[in-house]
Amino acid sequence: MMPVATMSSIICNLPVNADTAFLSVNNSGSTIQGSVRYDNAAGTPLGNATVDLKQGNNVLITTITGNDGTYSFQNVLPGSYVIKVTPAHPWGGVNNTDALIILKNYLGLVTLTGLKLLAADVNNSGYVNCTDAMVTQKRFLGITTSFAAGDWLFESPVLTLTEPSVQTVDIKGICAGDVNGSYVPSVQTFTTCGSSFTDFRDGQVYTTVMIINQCWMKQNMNLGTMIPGASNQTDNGVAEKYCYNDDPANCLIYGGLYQWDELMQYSTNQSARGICPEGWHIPSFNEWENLVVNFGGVDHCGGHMKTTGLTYWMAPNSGATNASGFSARGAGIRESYGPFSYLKGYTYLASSNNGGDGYCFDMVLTTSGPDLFYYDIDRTYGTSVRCLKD
Ligand SMILES: [Ca+2]
Ligand SMILES: [Ca+2]
Ligand SMILES: [Ca+2]
Repeated sequence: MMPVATMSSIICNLPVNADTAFLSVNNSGSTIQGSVRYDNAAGTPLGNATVDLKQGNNVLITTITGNDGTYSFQNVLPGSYVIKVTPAHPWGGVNNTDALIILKNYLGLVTLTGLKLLAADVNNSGYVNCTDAMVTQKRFLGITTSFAAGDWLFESPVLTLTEPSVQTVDIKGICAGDVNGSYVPSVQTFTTCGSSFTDFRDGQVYTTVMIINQCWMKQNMNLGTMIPGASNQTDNGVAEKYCYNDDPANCLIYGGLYQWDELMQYSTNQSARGICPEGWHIPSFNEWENLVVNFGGVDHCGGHMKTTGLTYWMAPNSGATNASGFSARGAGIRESYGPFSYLKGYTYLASSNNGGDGYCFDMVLTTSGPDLFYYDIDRTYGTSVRCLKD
């Protein structure tokens, strides 16, 4: 049996965080800028991460990184600050290789340093030993689904500002357990409308289409963790979805189904971003109407929005031309208390409009005709989401 590493021997191995800068300058109104990147060979930018400028426990300013991982805080007054990052990306990058490296580190065969040493302490015990290797392997095998250390570790630079200046503070992050830095988080790529687009939160790819003067996603959103139809989606900081008949395969074909509050991410603002990627939003009723009036009004628009044929719609799929390129499929609905209905018969597309009294406003297409219904629906139903470019 291997000896248990003592606390003092491990403390000797703890890294000095090279990016933790104690800066002394005299001043009033500084800029702090930099980038947030993954601790891998490529230094993959982490877009859409939340960056908090904190003084003690107080968050003074919050910003979100751009797709290139950059952030900045303006007009920061003199004082001492800590920068704290919360990522948008899922945990990933861990497999048996990482477990083996953690074991080898414990045996003295390899030496982990810096963030990678911290990432090895997956059980958050304060030191790295073979228990961490075992826990890492269990998570890779799906025997456990979380680490005591959490999913992500970031450098937390400390700054002391005393006079106006521009400070560049680059911050690295890593997933707990990914001690070889093998993870390459998705980068959100969107160039021109019509090109495909990767949602870096989960790596799913959507195509896009310009319709009149609006850039739409050509598939329904499929973000989030599937939960059973019998459960409600909640304001828990995690995007949740229903898959028709609780079958994940249906989410791949038709996208997820979301309760209105969840798809809006608990905002009531018109054109809120909701569950859409950064730079996209839940279309308002007025934005939907722009599409409707340009494709024959409510009597004909549905046909011009539906895919043709009987792959994604049951017969008769009347009036389907897909002339708009919108490519709607008969995604069905999750009813208030859990049952699923109308697969290939109807699709309910959410707007950001809250009809009041617990209702919201949907666009409804049906296989039985080319028309489009505006429908005031109970907010507890689970409906489809199409995102529109800001
Ligand atoms: Ca440990
Ligand atoms: Ca790895
Ligand atoms: Ca949720």
